[in-house]
Amino acid sequence: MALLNILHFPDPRLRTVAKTVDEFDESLRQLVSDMFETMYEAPGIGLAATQVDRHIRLLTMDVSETHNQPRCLVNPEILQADGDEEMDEGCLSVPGFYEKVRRADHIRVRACDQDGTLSEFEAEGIEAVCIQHEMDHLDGKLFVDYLSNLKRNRIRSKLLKMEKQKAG
Ligand code: K1U
Ligand code: ZN
Repeated sequence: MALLNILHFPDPRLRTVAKTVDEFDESLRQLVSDMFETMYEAPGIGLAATQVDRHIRLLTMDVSETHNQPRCLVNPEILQADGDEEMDEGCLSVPGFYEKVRRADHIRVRACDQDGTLSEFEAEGIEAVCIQHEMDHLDGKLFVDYLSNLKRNRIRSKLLKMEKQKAG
């Protein structure tokens, strides 16, 4: 098990479009295990492989209050999306900032698990929002892209300043 480094906005690597997973092998299972460890430690309710600089279509999540409902989605697809709701979103790649984003509140998803077993399921509320947020990461998109240019540029400047201060 290992904690992985999480990339921060505006790192250009966060803009990479992830590739389909075609091998369900031990290295994938190791990455899934490391991503869960990194997500729980952060703490976060989701993590996309893109955020840890691995550009494959894989995400981990656990939206339960008890942190005991881990879910891993490989090659996820949204088959249907209905309704919409506005929810405050955060992002481990945009630390310290929470903003309202409007997304579908009910989705039907098809995805494989880490062993390659394909299934379909429905999600709503925070689970649906989290899946859409993480799938955006796999397409190189961040929640700040839904904000005005002014807000996004303010966040970019503040994060760059913080990174500079950290570097000494
Ligand atoms: O993608 C990420 O960076 C993870 C992100 C997921 C997310 C949060 C909110 C709405 C949509 C997607 C986070 O987990 S940010 C941290 C967070 O929301 C949280 C952390 C601890 C407890 C509860 C929530
Ligand atoms: Zn995020």
